[in-house]
Amino acid sequence: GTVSDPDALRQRALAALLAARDRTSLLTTCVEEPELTAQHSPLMSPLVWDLAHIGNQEEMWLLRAVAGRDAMRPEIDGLYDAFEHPRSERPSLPLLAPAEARRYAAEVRGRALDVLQSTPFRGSPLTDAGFAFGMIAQHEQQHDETMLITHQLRAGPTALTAPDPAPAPPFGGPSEVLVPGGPFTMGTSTEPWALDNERPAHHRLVPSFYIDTTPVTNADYERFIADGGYEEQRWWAAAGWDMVRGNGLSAPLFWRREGGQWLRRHFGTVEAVPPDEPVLHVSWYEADAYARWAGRRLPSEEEWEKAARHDPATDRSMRYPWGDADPTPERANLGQRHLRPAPAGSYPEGESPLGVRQLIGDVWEWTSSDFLPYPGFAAFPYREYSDVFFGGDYKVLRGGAFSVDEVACRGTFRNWDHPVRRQIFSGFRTARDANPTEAP
Ligand code: AVJ
Ligand code: FE
Repeated sequence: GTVSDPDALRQRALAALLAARDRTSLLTTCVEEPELTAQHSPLMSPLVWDLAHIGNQEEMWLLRAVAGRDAMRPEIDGLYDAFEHPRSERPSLPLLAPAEARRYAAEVRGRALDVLQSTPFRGSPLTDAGFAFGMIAQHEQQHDETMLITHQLRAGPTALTAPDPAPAPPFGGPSEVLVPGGPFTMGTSTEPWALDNERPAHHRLVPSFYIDTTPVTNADYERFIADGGYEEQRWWAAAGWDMVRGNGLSAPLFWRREGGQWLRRHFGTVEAVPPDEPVLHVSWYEADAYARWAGRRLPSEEEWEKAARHDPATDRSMRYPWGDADPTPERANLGQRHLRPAPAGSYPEGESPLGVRQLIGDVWEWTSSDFLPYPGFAAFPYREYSDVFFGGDYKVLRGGAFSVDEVACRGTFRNWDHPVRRQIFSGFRTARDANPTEAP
């Protein structure tokens, strides 16, 4: 369950910081130096930017804000401020060279671990329950996911390998379940390291709906393509149709048609698109069009969270679909343990009380919802984490993916991106309205 003992939280913060740095090191040592400073896509920073930005954020929050220290290198702050320079400009900045960036991040980390040991986990909002340390571990893991996206976009042979998920017996359950209408508690006021946009806990009335028990698969999506999905305007939102026509899109990112079958580029190798895996690298517009073609729709964010957290037996919102216990490799595909989603229907131990699978891990799931603040939202500790992104420009994704570490993944965790984006590890499941009188 939720850890509240300060010693346990301190141990947990230490473990999360160390795990993040192990992953950062792997992602920034598995390619040659010139690859760290190269721009692999205008959508992404050079890997060496992420590395020094990770150190700079840690310095700002753990050394300056928590411990009151002076800036170590005030002249570099601007270079690593994500709002000062768009990603496409970052390669031309006078960035710290790889060895220097590594040394800077390591020096910050050494001091931050001392601060971790000497800071009471109470007495200020930033340090209560070790929030700032948890936030910084999450921040590093978020950039580790960003760097994994850069690795997938990068041309050339594989730099990263991981074992594939264990093959799963075919899923014998129903394709959808009814989530009975009624109120539930959305968001959290008790999860110690939940970020500002997940707060506060509040009631939502959610009418009855049906939701897919598993994510939409590549085989499902291929049927949409084969049925002319990308050629028929009627399935597409107006801006989605513009995106399809303007860019000549005909399949998910990284796919190509060859010899009568779909192939895809996946971390430096080319493979036949695996039919049973959740579809990956689709934009919100593609997910929305598929759902319309299938006679369905995307779930709203509140529907997704109710399906993932509400336990009808106790009428309580849980931390995860399986309960309050932390994720394990048996429950969810998280943490870059594998570099792909597991086949749809995997992880029986992670299913929700109503039998919905893979809500946590595998692929991020697009929802129909715009990224908006919850009632009672307060920006904390900085407006640029969430507040500046609220409005109509971003759609919410839920549930995390194989690329996401467990410290940055919860039933309440909210991710967001532009609806045209598809370099992220995004998939989806579909939903439909139910008659309010329908009983399970
Ligand atoms: C929550 C994934 C949208 O990468 O833009 C990292 C996370 N914020 N550094 C992003 C984040 C600041 C953020 N997302
Ligand atoms: Fe960042």
